Amino acid sequence: MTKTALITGVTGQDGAYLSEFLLKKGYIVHGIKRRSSLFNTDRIDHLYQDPHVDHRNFFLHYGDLTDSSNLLRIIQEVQPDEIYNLGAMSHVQVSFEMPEYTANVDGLGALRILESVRALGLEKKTKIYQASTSELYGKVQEVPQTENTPFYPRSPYAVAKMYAYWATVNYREAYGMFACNGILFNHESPIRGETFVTRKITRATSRIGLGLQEKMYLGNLDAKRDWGHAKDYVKMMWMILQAEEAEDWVIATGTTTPVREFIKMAFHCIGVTLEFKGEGVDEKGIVIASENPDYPVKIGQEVVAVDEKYFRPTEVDLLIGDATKAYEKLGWKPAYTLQELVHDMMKSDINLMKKDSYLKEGGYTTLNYFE
Ligand code: NDP
Ligand code: GDR
Repeated sequence: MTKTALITGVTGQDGAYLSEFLLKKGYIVHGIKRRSSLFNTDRIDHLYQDPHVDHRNFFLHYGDLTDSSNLLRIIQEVQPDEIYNLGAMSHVQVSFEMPEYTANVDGLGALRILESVRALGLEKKTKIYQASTSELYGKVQEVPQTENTPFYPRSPYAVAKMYAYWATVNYREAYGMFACNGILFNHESPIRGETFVTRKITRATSRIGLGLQEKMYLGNLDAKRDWGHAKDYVKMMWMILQAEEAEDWVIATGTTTPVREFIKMAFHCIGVTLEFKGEGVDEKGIVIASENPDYPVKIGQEVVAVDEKYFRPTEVDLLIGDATKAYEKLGWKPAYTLQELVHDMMKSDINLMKKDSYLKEGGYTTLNYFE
C-alpha cells in the first residue's frame, strides 16, 4: 500500500534528500515550506510537479512550525503515515542571537506536531521522526557519545532541541505513539547551507583556487566534529521509523576530525597542500605549501584567517558518536567516507564557482558574502 509522508523543513538539506529518497521508495510526499519574498525551493526544484497534472506524488504546503492551526490543518488533510520533523532554525551560532525564536521553532514546534497528531486521534496511525542532534551532548561528558550519554546543551539551539527530544519521549510513553529521536551527528553535502563550516570551507577553497578570493575567515579551528554524508543519514531517518519498536538512535560515523584538518582535505582536492605554522588561533598559521599550475595560488599565501566574531559564547569542543545500536539493529553502514564527502562537496563547489569566474571575466560583479 502506498505510504504518505509529511516533511517539515522540506526546503532544507535533509528535507531535499529525504524527499528524493522517499519518492524513490514509492511514497507520496508532502512538504511544508515557508512563505518567503524570494523563491526558497532551490534544493527541491528538480522534484517540483506542475499542480495542473494528474498523478502527482510530491506536494508542497505553506506553513510554519510556529503556527499550530496551520500544522493541525495540514496534518488533518494529509493524514500522514509518517511525519519527519526536520524544520528548525538550525544554525547554532545564530541561535545565540535569536534564542526565543529558536525555542519557539525548534522546541515548541516539535510539541505542536506531537500535539496535533494526538488531537486528531492519529496516535496509532502516524509515526513521528524528530530531528534530534549531537549538540545535545554539548560539554563533553563521555567519549564516544551513545544513546545513554548524559546531555549538557551549550547553546539556545541545543536547549530547544533538548525540549523537543524529551517531548518526543514523553508522547511515546504517555500516549503510546511511535515517536522517535534520531540523534544525528553532523552531516554535510554539496547542498549544505553555505554558513555551516564545511560548506563555508569548500566554497571558499573553490573560490581561492579559481582566484576569486585570497583567503577565508573562520572561527574555532580546533573544534572536532563527527562528519558524515547527508545522503547516508536521511536513509537512517526512514529506517528508524521502519524499526519494530519506537526508540531513540545515535547515527554517527565514529570518527572525529578537527576543522583545521577539513580545510587541508578541501585544498587537497585541488592538488594543493597546506602548511600549518601555528596552533590554536594563530592568524598566520595556514599557508600554501605547494602550488598546482592549474590554480592561481602561490606558495606562502595565507589562506585562512581567524575572526573572533565566529567564536561562540559557549562551544562544543568534541563530538564523536558511537552508533553501535543502529549498526546492530538497523544495519547502519555509511556509504561515504569523509574523503568522499569532501570530494563530493569540492567537485560541486568548483563547478558552481566556475560560473562566478566566467561572470568576472565578462566584467560582471559577483556576490561575495561569507557569514
Ligand atoms: P537546514 O537548515 O538546511 O533546513 C532547515 C529547514 O527548516 C529549512 O527547510 C527551513 O526553511 C525550515 N525552517 C526553518 N524555520 C522554520 C519554521 N519556523 N517553520 C517551518 N520550517 C522552518 O537544516 P538541515 O537540513 O541540515 O537539518 C534538518 C534538521 O536536522 C534540523 O532540524 C536540524 O536542526 C537537524 N539536525 C541537522 C544536522 C546536520 O548536521 N545537518 C545534525 C543533527 C540534527 P527555509 O528553507 O525556508 O529556511
Ligand atoms: P554545528 O555546525 O555547530 O556543529 O551544528 P557548524 O558547521 O556551524 O560548526 C561546526 C564547528 O565549526 C566551528 N567553526 C565554524 N562554524 C561556522 N558555522 N562558521 C565558521 O566560520 C566557523 N569556524 C569554526 C564551530 O565553532 C563549530 O565548532 C551543525 C548544525 O547542522 C546543527 O543544526 C546540528 O544539530 C549539528 O551540526 C549536529
